[in-house]
Amino acid sequence: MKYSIFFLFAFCSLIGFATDFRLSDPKDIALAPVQNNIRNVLDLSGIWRFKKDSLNIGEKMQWYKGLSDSRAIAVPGSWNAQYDDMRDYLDWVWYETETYVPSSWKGQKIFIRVNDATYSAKIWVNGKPLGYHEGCHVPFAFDITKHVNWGVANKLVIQVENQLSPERVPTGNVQGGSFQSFPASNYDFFPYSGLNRSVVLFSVPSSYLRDITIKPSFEGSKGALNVTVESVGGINKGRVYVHGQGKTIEVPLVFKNNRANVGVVIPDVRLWCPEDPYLYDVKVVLGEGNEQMDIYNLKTGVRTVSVNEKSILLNGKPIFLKGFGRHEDFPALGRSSSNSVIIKDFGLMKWAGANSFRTTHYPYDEENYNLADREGFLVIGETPGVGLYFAGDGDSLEKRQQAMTRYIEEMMLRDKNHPSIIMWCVANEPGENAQIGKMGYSSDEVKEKAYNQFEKLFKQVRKRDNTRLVMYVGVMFGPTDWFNLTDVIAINRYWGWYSSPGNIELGAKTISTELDRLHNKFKKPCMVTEFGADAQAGMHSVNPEMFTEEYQKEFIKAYLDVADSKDFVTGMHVWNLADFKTSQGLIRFGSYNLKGVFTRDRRPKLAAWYLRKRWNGQ
Ligand code: BDP
Repeated sequence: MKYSIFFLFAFCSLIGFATDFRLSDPKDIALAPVQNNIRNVLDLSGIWRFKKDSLNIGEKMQWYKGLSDSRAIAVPGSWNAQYDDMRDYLDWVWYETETYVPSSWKGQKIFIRVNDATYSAKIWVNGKPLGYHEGCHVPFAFDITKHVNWGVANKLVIQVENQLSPERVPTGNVQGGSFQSFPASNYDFFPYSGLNRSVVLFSVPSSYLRDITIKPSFEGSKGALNVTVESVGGINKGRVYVHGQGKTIEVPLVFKNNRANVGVVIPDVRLWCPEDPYLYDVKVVLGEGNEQMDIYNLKTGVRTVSVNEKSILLNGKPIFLKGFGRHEDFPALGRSSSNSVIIKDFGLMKWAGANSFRTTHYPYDEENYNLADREGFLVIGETPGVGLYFAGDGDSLEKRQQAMTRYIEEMMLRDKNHPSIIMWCVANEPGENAQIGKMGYSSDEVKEKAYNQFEKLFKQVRKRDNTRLVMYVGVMFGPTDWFNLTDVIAINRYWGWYSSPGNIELGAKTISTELDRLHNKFKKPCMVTEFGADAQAGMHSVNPEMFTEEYQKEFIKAYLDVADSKDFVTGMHVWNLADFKTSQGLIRFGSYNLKGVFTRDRRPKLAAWYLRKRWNGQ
């Protein structure tokens, strides 16, 4: 009897614990935190306390009550980049900080939003378990209202780990995977870990706007914004104001079950495009007259995206995407966000004459999209689905599929209102198997299963958004049936580098033949989403030789010439804007991928000067 009571107690406390920790609700990230007359934001960036927990004993030892023997760490920041003894460490760590919550926030709902914890995180506020999240490069948020202590400091503790696993996305530690690297990421960039982006507190009124979705369209000179608003709190009236070109259009909102939808017509619309990225100011108000409960402002552009057999069409006209794949990567920052680096990289892309980039291989810090809207960049928004494959035992496949489903939801909730995003990229170089070289040899059963799983992800994206194109990026030797699912045939190709190394001429011939074949088969516009060669800055040769700046330049030139000769090629993205850190491996000298046309510290190589000349038409 004595024992059964003990076990019952132990069981209940376990259950109690499990229910206390809940998974974050994606809807809580739908609107970026803002400071206005009603809403508040408190950015917690700064130096936090930090402690390694290699034995994962912290929770048992109640470290969530406060860390002893901690060291300092910058948030945002990647722990691997800040401490040399932590470079390859991917297991558990703890972060802690303290903050007052301003008394003027009393009566509002208060949330914590973590903009990226790579890979999984658990949060405690004032020693109380709050919740958890899995997945990197997307934010998550929790309502902390009932845990806040007023008039004193509040303790925030976050446990994070970034273990590499075939069950996760991106995948890692994959047996027989394509990459033989240390750490064993199944992708070609360093697994920078931790709170890579800011952590903020924000407040909203008790009845508030939870989500706003704006879908633009136009016919002739008449523009339209279809605005869907979701609210919390049962208020049934509101208003949308669209301001642009010196005029304000006002439309009432009527909520039914906390949801309202209106069409706003804009006569003489000024369309958004790279040459004139005109943005309208949208203000959504919950409540009427003096009873304005909540207000949210955002900027949007009116533009359409479609395709014909040969081109991507922006506002009905063919457009050519010139640009780059990039990484959030910089010395000492690792993967942590920095507005300075964002501004610098946008400047360099403009300098080189680019009009486009893909968020390789994960959703970027939100400021990238705000700036792209404003500067007129055409963006391909990509999920963290890199190193993805559909073979393997059911359990790990199911877990990867769940992770992808969640990523798509979170990415689209966060990024849906940016006019700069013209395409969603479901995955980069997915495979039937984990090993690229063996992809063409999958059994019919594996092929079919892979196709079906992948198709579900495409359907999910299209169901949420019928205003943008959907694609994935195909790998060399990879399956081509999947292009049936896409609007644009996008391929990464390195003929003349990984295959027929040293022979640019043969590489160019191969890509040329392949593009023709793909276009003939699918009758869709084609894009080379990655092509490039490693170049060690300062290494030269008279005749182009691999790893020299001359070879990189000639390689890029040859591919661009091929693209120019085909009217169905709708875009060319050079891999990569800048050199970046990756895991150690035989083909990664100094553990860098050197395919940047700029060095990691953003100095131009020969190829950057070449692109500037070519893309600016000089
Ligand atoms: C492509 C990958 C990219 C790599 C690149 C390379 O999409 O992440 O960095 O190859 O090998 O296959 O440089």
